[in-house]
Amino acid sequence: PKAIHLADYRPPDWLVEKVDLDFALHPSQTRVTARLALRRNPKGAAGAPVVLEGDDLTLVRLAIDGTPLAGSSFEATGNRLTLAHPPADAFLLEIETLVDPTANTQLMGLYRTSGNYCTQCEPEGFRRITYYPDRPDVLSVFTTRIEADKQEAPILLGNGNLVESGQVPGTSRHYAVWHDPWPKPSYLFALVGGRLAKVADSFVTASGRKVELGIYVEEGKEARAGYAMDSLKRSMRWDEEAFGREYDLDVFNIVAVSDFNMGAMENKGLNVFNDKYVLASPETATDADYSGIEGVIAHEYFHNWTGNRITCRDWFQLCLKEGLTVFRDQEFSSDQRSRPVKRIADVRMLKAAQFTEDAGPLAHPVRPETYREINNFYTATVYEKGAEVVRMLKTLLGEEGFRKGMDLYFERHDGEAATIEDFVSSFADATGRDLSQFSLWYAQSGTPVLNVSGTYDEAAGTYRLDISQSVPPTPGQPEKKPMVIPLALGLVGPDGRDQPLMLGNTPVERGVVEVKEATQSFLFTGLDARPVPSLNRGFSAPVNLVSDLTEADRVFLAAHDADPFNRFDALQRIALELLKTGARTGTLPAPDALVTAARAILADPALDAAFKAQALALPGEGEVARELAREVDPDAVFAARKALRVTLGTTLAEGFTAAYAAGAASGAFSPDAASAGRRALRNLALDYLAVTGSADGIARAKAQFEAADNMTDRITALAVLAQHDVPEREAALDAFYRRFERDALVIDKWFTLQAQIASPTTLDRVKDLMLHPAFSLANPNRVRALVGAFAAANPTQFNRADGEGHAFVAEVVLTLDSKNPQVAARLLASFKTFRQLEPARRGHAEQALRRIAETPGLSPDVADIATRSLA
Ligand code: HT7
Ligand code: ZN
Repeated sequence: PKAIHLADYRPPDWLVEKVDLDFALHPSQTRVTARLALRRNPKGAAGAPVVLEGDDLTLVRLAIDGTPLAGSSFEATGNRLTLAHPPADAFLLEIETLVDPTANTQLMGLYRTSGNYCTQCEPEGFRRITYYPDRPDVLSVFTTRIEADKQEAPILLGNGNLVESGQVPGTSRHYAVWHDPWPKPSYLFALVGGRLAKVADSFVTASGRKVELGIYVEEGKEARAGYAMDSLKRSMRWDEEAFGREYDLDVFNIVAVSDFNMGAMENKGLNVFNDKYVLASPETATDADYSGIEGVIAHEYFHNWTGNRITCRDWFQLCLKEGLTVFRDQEFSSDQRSRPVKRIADVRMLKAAQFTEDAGPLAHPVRPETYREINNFYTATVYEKGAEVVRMLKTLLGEEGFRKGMDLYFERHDGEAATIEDFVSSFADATGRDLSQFSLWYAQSGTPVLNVSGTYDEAAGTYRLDISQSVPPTPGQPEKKPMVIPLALGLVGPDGRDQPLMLGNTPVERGVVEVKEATQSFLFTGLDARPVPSLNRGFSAPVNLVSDLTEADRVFLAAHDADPFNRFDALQRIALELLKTGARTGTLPAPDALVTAARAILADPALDAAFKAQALALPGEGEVARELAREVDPDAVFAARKALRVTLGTTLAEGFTAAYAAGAASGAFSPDAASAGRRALRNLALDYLAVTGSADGIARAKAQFEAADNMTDRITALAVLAQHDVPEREAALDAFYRRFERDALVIDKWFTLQAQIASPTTLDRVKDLMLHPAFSLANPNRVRALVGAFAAANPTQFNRADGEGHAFVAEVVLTLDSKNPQVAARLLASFKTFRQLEPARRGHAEQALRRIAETPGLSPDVADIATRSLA
């Protein structure tokens, strides 16, 4: 595919004033009539033809202002419709196309899921429905008439408000007309038709308008939509309180479907969700599922303002809506739950996904400047690093400055398709700050490295921090400029309390210094004892910090730091250093410091259970590999981590036994944060107590598995058993399957758990499971649960020394590519860490990638990932 460059952006030549769509739903021949009121754009090229995008379309009929067009006056292929000589300024173009929703296995455009009709149009799916200027800067007012057989599709949903519905006289068909008054780009279009059950509620906005809320699920699953509905109402209230944003239609509908390429989609007034992010009950959903539902419901709802009311000018600006909306959903969850624990979880995920991406061949800026396949840019960098950039803006500007900037952004750009420049200018203008250097965060890829060392001058009572920053080279960006790094910090005195933070005579505002130069020093004054610096508090900047802190300093911070994130981080860093040495040398250094720090955290009555669970969970194998950066042997990483888990499990057995007992449930299940935290610590303790595979540990896990009254406890016990080659493992896996065999989302957990077993027999197990009746390559959740989990969460087996893991995943990618290129490309992206590997494994991965790259007829999605991975 051809590269598209941000620098080549031109305004559209034609605009669509309004569009009327008419769908006659049919399983294989859905007739779509689109009436586009086209008008020349004064900002477009004079005399330009009308060029509309299509994708695999069958054109039936074309008319201009009611007159059918002869074949000689237009040019139509499946992928483009051109009117070389359109009427001068404005006209009505009528287009009739035929689409086959049943044959649509890509799940983009109009497709079927469990017999129902639904659509997915972001980023370029609308062109699979009709010819259209399918770009986000063409905003139009949509009216949609949907007609279907009433038996087949009793429910008909569209964007906006329902304006009319009824029976088609003399037929078994009925129809509904939906009108969306808010101009929107085509990627926000949606319709749903089918047999669905509705869970209804309502919400009264701050200004007193009543909004009808509906969550549509497959019949029989209504009881599982309660938490999603509750999350929706809390999100709506929160956006009013935190950002002053009210909902703007009479209805807000969510539809849960079981075949979906991503998590969910923010179509105006009609969100479509992967049912994984809607359906929950204590028996079937884990605490992680509950928090995932809360976060994704909030995320899609928040898009109503950041994405829909203000959309993106072009897809290079994707982070404008995604980074900002992730930031907003993170803030929402922090307010609903524990802020420090949420921050720790987010940073864990940022490092695992985004830092890894930034360190490999697929690294790209938060706002890329070129792409070949936009579907491949819905990445951790655009989403998670994009959110970090917004968070840094807030850290730099303070609460008030940030809110002023957001208010100005909404005021200036409501109803527009905006850019990152528009966003940043709103903050610069609202606060008077020069944010030009800050904007590098959008343009430069790679994770900055911050080197920090400190010097205490006892006589002067000063402490000097010497800081240098650099950004490693990344694809297409060999040289980097220094960035603005908001470094939140504290100077912790010997008594464990923060010392004053003064630069000369001036207190450091909000405890944040701004690092802007390649090398820079800060001289802190008024210190009567050598402090231990607590750096990058709350992970104020997404950087790799290298400091001269000693292991003893870290034990001290783990016990005393006023910043909970850095207490967590200090412990993690001690563990990471041990694991790195262990993996490199085959021998774990003495872990005494870690044991001391971990014991103190475990016993600290002031800390909540959720925090303890996060702090005491060792860094993952992926994080150790990323820190090692080169010549990684995943078996050595696994062995070091296992050895350290055994050490902690045995030396802290008493503490973990007490934590396990103290965490026993009392009363009915509740998904609230405190209860979830209690379960998290108890289940971590279960894991540590069983890590050696002792009879006691296995028996405890088996007992918990059998007695559990909720999915978190049951699946964790099963995961503990699954790590050990004991008879209890297969018995429990079988029992689990029999209990939940009718519940696809739960069976996904069963697939995942088996795909993650760090055993040489796992590859054969996964291959067998692909033949299991519950598995289907057509369903993205199944693929992700089994093959995705194997590739992304089983480093020792995916990267098997004989190359069979790589070869297997490559084979699945190739098979899947002809059905669903988006999901195939995401699976292929699991190879992004292959350059870290030791030469033999690296060679196998490269061979698998080459085999893919050389296969004829690849989708643009897979071809793009393969090419960039090998570059
Ligand atoms: N804005 C959406 C991104 C998206 C998507 C969703 C479903 C299927 C395919 C998709 N491609 C892109 C989801 C979001 O970030 O909110
Ligand atoms: Zn989003």
